[in-house]
Amino acid sequence: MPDLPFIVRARLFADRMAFRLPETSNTYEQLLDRSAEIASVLLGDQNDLREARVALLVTPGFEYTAAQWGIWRAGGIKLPICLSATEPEWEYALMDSQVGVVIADAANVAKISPLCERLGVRLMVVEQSKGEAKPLPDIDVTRRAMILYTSGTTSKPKGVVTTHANIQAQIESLVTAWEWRAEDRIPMFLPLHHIHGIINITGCALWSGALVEPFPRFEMNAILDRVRADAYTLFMAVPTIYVKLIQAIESASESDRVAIVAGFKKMRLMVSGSAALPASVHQQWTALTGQELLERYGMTEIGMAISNRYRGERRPGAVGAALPGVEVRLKAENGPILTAEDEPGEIQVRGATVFQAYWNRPEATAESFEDGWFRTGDMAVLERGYYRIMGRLSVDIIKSGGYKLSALEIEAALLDHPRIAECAVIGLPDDTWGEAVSAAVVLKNGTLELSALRDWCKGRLSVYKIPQRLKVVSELPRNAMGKVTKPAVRALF
Ligand code: MCA
Ligand code: AMP
Repeated sequence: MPDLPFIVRARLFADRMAFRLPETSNTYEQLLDRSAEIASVLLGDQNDLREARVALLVTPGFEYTAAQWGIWRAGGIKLPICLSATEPEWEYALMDSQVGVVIADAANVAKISPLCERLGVRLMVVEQSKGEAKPLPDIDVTRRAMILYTSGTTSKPKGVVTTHANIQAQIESLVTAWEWRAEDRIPMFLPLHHIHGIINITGCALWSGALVEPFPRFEMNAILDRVRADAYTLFMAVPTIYVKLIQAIESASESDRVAIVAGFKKMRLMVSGSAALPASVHQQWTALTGQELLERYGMTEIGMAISNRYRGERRPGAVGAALPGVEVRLKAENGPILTAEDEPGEIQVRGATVFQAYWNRPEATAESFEDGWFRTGDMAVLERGYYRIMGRLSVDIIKSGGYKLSALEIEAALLDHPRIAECAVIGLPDDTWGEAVSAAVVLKNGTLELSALRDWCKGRLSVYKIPQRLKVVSELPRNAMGKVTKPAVRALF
């Protein structure tokens, strides 16, 4: 059996640069060699990991991707975990997916080693994983490759399982639509436990022989320095980042502004996604830089599904048409499949890009499909050939800075607070974050300030899940059944 397709592709680009940092760079050949070495260390005296789960807690960059490829080449399933998550969040993901090994880098190993010790999970420090490369197993593309945890309408996140074939289909669709090429250069500053960073940026770049410049996080000044130096041909980010960039450019001195804008202007493509890009931000960005942002729509379970055109219209406020290899339909609630334009319905998706299952949750998996189509839970309308997203079916899903959050998960955490008797969490519109996590609470006694609540939440919830707004009320609005009515909670703020 031949090697996995991404390995075959990487060999075509062996001498090209895959990763570049200010002081170091790494070729595709080095990525191939290093990943073979890590695979050998992972395997030890086994000949195939047989879909064992391996968690990855490594800063974005060469070693992260070498470890990812190493897991895959050894036959394992990669579970990337959030660098800034709390110990209870890590514990949940490791236990739920029954992880056998955690690969961490030197910068992160101390944070997770007590947990690994407590759970009896093997901990590998990536920089120390050296040794002779040995023969690697043959891996079929129908095997499972990755689990990503995603929040939804259940209080605990679910593991989204994709196969090698799913990942390849997700990448090939974007490489075709956006005309990725080996000469492309792209910065990577998004977290690598979600597909925006894993598939759209790193996956597509390495499939194409292109160059990635990794940043540990969104370091605006360092990134803008590189933009001014014409380091990039492509740029992909969430709407919050474009809002922050507009603020930075507008407050820069005249000469800095001219240099930064010139860098953005020269890029061949700039993409926005993961959350709604307000038409006003789209228009502001064009006015400032001359670049028309290309907005696209996707989801962890399906990769990217809908996109504005690379060559053709990029309509502010719309997400475009179905991507190559992806079938999209709209379905009216409890009603027919929509065939005409201008009628709102749920986006449903089918194709090779769609995930295999939720990890260990056959019922949730079955419920999320209808006649073989994945039900996204997002509402849209088709207008003059392009879809426009109208919102979500569930009020319990919040998008903040591109992260999908579950109101129920946050409520469950807040109810552990000694003073909180009842609570309701919603997302309120916010110019920077898209939606801001907001909590209405009924107290058992005393008072509660937002700053004290935020401090208490640290260590329990990832920072981006912590409420940004707080309202203390004497009772929560409820319907006749006693269920909290979230639209009425909105009115409390
Ligand atoms: C950081 N903070 C946040 C968020 N991020 N608060 C709410 N929501 C957030 N998303 C907190 C920080 O911890 C800090 O808290 C304060 O806000 C200000 O931090 P700042 O440094 O200004 O922010 P940042 O660290 O620069 O982060 C902003 C960010 C980041 C770069 C937009 O949130 C980010 O990387 N988001 C992208 C997530 C992503 O890749 N999503 C794609 C998922 P304090 O002041 O208390 O310290 S994949 C997906 O959605 C689908 C598939 C798709 O279509 O792509
Ligand atoms: P995630 O679960 O993090 O993969 O987030 C997927 C969700 O992000 C989708 O179900 C949408 O609600 C939202 N989303 C992604 N891209 C867009 C977009 N361009 N416009 C509006 N919502 C989006």
